Amino acid sequence: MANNTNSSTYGAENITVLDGLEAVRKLPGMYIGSTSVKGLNHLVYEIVDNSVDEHLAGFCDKIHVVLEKDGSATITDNGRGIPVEMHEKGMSAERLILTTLHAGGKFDDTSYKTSGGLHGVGSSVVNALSSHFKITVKRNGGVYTDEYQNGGHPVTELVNGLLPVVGKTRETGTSINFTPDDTIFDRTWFRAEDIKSRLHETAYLNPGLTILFEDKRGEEKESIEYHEPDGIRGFVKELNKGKEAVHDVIYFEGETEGVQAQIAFQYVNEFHENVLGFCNNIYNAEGGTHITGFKTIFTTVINNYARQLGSLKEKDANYTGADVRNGMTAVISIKHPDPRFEGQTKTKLDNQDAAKAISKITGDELVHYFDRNLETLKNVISCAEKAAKIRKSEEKAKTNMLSKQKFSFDSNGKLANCGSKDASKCEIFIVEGDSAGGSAKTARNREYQAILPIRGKILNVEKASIDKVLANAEIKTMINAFGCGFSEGYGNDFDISKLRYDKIIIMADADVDGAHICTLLLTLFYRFMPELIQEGHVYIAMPPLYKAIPSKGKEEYLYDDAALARYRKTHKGSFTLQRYKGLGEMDAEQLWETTLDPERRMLKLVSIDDPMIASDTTELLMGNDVPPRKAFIYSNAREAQLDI
Ligand code: 0RA
Repeated sequence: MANNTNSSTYGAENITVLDGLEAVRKLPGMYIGSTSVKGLNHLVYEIVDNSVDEHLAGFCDKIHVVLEKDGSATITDNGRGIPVEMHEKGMSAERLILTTLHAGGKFDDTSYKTSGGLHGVGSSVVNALSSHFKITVKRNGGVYTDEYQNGGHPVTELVNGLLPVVGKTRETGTSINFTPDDTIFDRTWFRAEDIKSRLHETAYLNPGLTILFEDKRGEEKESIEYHEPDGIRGFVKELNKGKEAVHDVIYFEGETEGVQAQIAFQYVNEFHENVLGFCNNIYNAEGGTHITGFKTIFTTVINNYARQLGSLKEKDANYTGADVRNGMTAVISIKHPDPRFEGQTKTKLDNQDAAKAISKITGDELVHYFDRNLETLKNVISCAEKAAKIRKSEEKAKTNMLSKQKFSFDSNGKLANCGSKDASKCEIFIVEGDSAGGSAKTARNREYQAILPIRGKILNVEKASIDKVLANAEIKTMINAFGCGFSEGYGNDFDISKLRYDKIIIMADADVDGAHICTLLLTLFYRFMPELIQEGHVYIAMPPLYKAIPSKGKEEYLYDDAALARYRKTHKGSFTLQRYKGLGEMDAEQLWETTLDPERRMLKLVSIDDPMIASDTTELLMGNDVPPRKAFIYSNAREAQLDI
């Protein structure tokens, strides 16, 4: 502390002051969340937020943020300038603001208080975590500077407790340049992308503000201006960019009992909701009272209309909140004079009056709007109808599943299970066709090999609704047999640790139909039990294509063309070649020798990027019933091998 003797009233004060900043340096996470790049970026936000507060107070319309070449950041605004006058505590107010921790947000002087909290509060935290910090204030016709180093230790000597004047100006404003302390942060490279999106968000929330961002660090200098005169309307539009909008953005605002609210929303044709809440310009990741207030009243209003319009009948239950918000994008921004937060990260708004205010404003405005815009109302209700339909069919499917599970372990009696309960040794063969299935049941090792014959093509899960999928006998049998349940979009009921078989082996003919069956099965697994594939439990059996019967000596199975070519070389025409068209042609013994016997069979492990389950398979399955292109290629290859 170089200068605690400079001012008569400053010494003792300064010691406790630096104690406060020292606390920030000891536990930075408490003040800025972390010392990762997130916390680092937070330093910029702290300073910017102060300038935004000055904007909210009505005195600033430009903020300039620069990431400097030397790794520091400069934030400049054209507000009134942080007061440099003598504070009642005996020194420049600026010095006090920048060296005092305003714990709990209490600062004696009410003039420092704005809707955003306390003016300049976060700047002392930034000072504490900077190796160098310089502030320039233009105010009262003068330019003042003050400098700190090593976490808030003042460098500038005060004169009778006041900052020296270094120049003259007619302008007003505050400029802060700081260099994050590299002994505190893991890395001191600001992440421009995050900062830009936060600044853009701030511009949406403050339509009168222009924010200029510059990144001077790289080869390619970057400079962007954020100015969003449409405010949160534009924000919602941006969030919905590229999506099919159901109606124009709806916007309203109001104030009740000192709580101001701005609300914008728009439905798009998607099964998704995105409702964002802000309080005093700060994003509330955990939501809170403003969000719940909005949601509750919205659900009530839409259900009332839905009954009036006959979308809901007398006997129908109400649409759920999630139904009503299906497809909704909304931004709710409130200004509260005394915000309180709860939750894990203190980002959940807790003020009950916020819920009341939002509810009142939203309720009134929605009715006002929808009474005059029936078409939009109908479109919104039809989004809820769609969601409710899907929800009900899923609920039905799940109850069916649960209630039938006990009785339907093998609903069509076809599964021939194995004796062992040791999953690591067990295998299940899913066999195309009853005849091959019959032979496989005879041939198998009953202790470790289970056989499930399936007749023809299974259901295409990409084209069927979830209740149809789960009502399908073959799919049900598979899900029950595997023992791990299934997962789909909503919630995950799949538990791979319950899998009853180490290997799930698809055994289909080496032709187009076989390839299609294979694809349908893989699509089912991929959609509802992807872990089976991810963890390497799914295989495709590769039965031989030929049997070579020599005039003398032993018969041999040939699994592919290469094997045939090799055989030809050694057996110069003195053999008959039998071509297998399908598994059904093999008797039990042949099937054992070629496809079931772990010692001799060929298996192909299916991986998640297998062409047969690649995304285009899905698209092709969606569009038509012919086997997908890749499956075609695969089966044609097998056919080509047959075509000698
Ligand atoms: C306290 C009081 C006044 C302004 C400010 C702080 C202020 C703080 C920051 C931080 C960044 N930019 C800022 N601009 C202003 C009001 C002083 C008055 O009454 O003139």
